[in-house]
Amino acid sequence: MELMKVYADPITVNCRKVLAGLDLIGAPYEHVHVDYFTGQHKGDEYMALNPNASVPALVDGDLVLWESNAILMYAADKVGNHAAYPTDLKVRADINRWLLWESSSWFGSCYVYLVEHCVKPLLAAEPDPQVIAVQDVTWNKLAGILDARLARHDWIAGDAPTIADIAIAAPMHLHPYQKLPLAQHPHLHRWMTERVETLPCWERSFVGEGFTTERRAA
Ligand SMILES: N[C@@H](CCC(=O)N[C@@H](CS)C(=O)NCC(=O)O)C(=O)O
Repeated sequence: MELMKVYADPITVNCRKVLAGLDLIGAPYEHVHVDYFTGQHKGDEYMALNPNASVPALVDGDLVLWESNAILMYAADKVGNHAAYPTDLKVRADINRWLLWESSSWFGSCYVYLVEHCVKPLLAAEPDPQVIAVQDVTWNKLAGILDARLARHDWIAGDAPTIADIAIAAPMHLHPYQKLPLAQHPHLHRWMTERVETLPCWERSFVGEGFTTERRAA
């Protein structure tokens, strides 16, 4: 049977999410590299798959799927991994809630720090302290919601890692470079550094020092 194809550049948030998530799920796939830095995701060939001109995208036979969280939900159901994406009605509703929250609120807030502290230095531009100060208010509010959740649970949805953990960790994946103010949220910090970052699927999906001036200068 033909493997699913995942079009992705693992340096980006939503691609690392999908690559780590597929590994957690144990879904076999073929990786097709789409180079984010050279703008391959804006070319006609890729946009025929994903008209949003954003990565990732998945192709499985006649199914073409974009939206990273939809890809993880599909892959977990396809291989029947009920640990990574439980089928219990209420647990699944809880996970779906976090996936939607990640995509609608959390990603956008974390992304501001990625742009200010990682992308701008790559372009020889200065981070804007005002933009960061404004975002700090939103980010701390959202991080506080996660911190409260993780004060009572080892993982986002209970006692074991699910696709919700991978989805929520992904926007923070370069947190030392993004300079996310994690110190104020000890449970979130502990979950990220002692749990998510020690998962084999997370370690295997790391592609180097990432979005840093050091990497581009090398
Ligand atoms: N909601 C989409 C967001 C995809 C997205 O924004 N991907 C980024 C990389 S993390 C991208 O390709 N952005 C286009 C660009 O920066 O030109 C998903 O979860 O797949």
